[in-house]
Amino acid sequence: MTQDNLRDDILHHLKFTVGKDPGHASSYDWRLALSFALRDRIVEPWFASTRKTWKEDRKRVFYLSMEFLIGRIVEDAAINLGLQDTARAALAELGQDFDALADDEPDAALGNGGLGRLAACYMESMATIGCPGYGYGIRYEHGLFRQRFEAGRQVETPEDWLTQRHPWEFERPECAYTIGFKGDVHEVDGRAVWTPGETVIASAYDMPVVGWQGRWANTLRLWGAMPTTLFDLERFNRGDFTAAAEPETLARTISRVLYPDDTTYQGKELRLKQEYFMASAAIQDILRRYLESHEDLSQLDEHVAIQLNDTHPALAGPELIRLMVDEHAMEFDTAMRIAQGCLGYTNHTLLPEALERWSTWLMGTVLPRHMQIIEMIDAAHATAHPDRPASVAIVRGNEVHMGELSFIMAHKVNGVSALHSGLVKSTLFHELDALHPGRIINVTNGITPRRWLRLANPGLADLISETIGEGWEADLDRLKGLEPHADDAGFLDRFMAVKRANKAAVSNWVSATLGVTVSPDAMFDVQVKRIHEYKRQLMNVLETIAQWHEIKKNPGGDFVPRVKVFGGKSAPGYAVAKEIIHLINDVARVVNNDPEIGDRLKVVYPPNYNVSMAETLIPAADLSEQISTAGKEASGTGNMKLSLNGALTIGTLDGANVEIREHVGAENFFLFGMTAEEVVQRRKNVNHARMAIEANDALRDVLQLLAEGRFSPEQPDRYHGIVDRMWHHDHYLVASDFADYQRAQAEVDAAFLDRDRWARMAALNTARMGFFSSDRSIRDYMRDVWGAESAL
Ligand code: H2P
Repeated sequence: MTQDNLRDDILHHLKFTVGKDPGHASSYDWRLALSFALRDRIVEPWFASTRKTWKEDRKRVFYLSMEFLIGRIVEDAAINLGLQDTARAALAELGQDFDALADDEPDAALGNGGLGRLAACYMESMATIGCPGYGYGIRYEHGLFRQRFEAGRQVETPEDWLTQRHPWEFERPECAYTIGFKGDVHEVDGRAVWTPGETVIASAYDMPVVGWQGRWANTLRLWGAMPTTLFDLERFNRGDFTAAAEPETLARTISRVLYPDDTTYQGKELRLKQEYFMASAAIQDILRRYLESHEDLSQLDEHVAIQLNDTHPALAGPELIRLMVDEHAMEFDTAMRIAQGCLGYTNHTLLPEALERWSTWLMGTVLPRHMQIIEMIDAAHATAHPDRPASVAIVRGNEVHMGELSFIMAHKVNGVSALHSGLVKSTLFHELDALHPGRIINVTNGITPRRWLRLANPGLADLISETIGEGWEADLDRLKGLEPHADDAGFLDRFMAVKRANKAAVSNWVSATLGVTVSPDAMFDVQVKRIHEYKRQLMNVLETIAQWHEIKKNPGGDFVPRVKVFGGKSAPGYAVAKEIIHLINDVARVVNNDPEIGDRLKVVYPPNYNVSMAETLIPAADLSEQISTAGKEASGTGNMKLSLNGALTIGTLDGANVEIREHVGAENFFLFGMTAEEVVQRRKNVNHARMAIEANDALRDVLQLLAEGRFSPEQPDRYHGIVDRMWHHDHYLVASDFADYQRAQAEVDAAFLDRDRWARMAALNTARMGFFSSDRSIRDYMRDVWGAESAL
């Protein structure tokens, strides 16, 4: 692909697809034209991949997820096609700047956090490896809300990525399925017949996902909800326009918003409908495609692997059985066996509030036939395991337990880090594990190095290529080749120069957007993730206050300058998380405006953390805060992104931190805190918080400052709730881990002062993170869960 061709294609699309004259085109128009020109390059490999899969009758993998946090697409596609430089040059000829156009793209924010981003990394890795696969999800008109701060408080506004034209999707109105809700079930000739009371149409929108070097491309198929009848013409003709549009409004509601929380479900009925909508459309599509080249469904599990990304798509199991039994006249037991052969289930959390349960009443009303099938599944399981404890039943206490349903329907169940999978076995599904030994396995999460290193950190990526040669992006274990260079002063200088440049860019951005001046020579100490009590942003901000207090007590002292960077959103209804956000912003205001503090401490919290902000912040981080209460963070993936980009971790033995530490070496990781077992023991002491606070002057002072309203003079009692919870309801053991956290932070300071040592540690982090490529995770799934092979 030459520069001239691409330039001509961009101009062609500007004229004929966007309909603009170059003289009058805006950067939006140019970005669309560029996207269409790049998209053209994906179509050939995309067709070729699909044809090959059909021809060879390959096993296909269907990844069902309510979230795909894909972020921006232009640059990612250009990089994977190897066309970034060509595109840059072609646009320059046209007087346009590639980076500016790429930056102008809205983030496709179809996810909350790690779970949705993982799905996006997995789609990219499947395409890179050549694993024939489809992603299925919902085309939410409004992805995750946009976050603003008003006087330090989080304010949510709707996200509107689809108000612009979305050049990466192909609309497929011909690919549509009817999805039913409610109604009744009757028996006709001994068979169950469900007559839904409501129906909507699921209509497909396809996005090609291209892998590294454009060798393979898969499809991400997102469903939009459409009304079965467009509008009520009779009412319209009578002039009642609003009422006439009602059916349309109701139907579209289903794909209107992403629920901004994965732990508590407001609008329960709507959320349940969304989940079934996606699962049913996906299963109907899978069966339709399969039956185009197979006589019947008896061999389905040999050709189809369906992965449930958490329990959210779990209705895919009962739906598959319903279609096999009710529509294809299969025996229930056979259908059950085939469905199990197809299904795998990934658990992403042990938090009880995040394990979905639906009242039997709601399930029975919204999905009457599925409720029956769920009871049949439960009964069949009880019959097969006559001594099963009542506590593993799917239906119990008037609730349908989606975790048990997913477990029982799947042939493999996996956790997302070694520690987490162990806990899934020993705690969450302890009894089911005894009945089904070997079903629970571990697949440690991973991240795509194309986006999280090559795209996000071009300076480091180029240095790596110069040092160990090209091609590591698709074989991340090759980063090991950097290890010998960790003793080479010249290499370390360049490594740190890249970091310095990334930090300088963030400093400029922070000063332009937040009006806060931060020195690129200070340590950039970064905690970016959803705001949640178990992730303990509170511990970090309390430690920040302690640091501020130290400087105030000793204003002439030497302190290692730090910039505390926070990023993340709270679920709108999560009051405690919102209080923590407010506190961080209040602390930032006081600290950043205190002339006595100067450059020794700054706190920045840019609003609306999302994938593209992560791409900016992560390459600039020196320190990665992974400080969750042990046993609570299933894996984490931000921890991987930061370490890969040469940030050192301060962290607990939680989730994938454990494995990161094993890989990078204990001496290159700042460990602190209780283990998961110690956490369980510690909680048994009802006075754990009081004892810890009383034993730690610094922490007691911090809580006293908060209680006095030092950070909220306009409302001195603003943080009484936080102080009270710290003393009496410290469920996530912030107080108990605080002293050790401070100790580890002091070690971080000492290491940072020794520039050579720090550089070496950071470079070794990058060199030893190969294991955490999502290519490795996908190969694990292909081998251990899907039984699928690469078609390349
Ligand atoms: C969750 C877990 C993370 C995990 C991720 C992907 C739900 O994401 O909590 O520990 O890494 O899934 O498996 P998050 O908290 O980032 O929204």
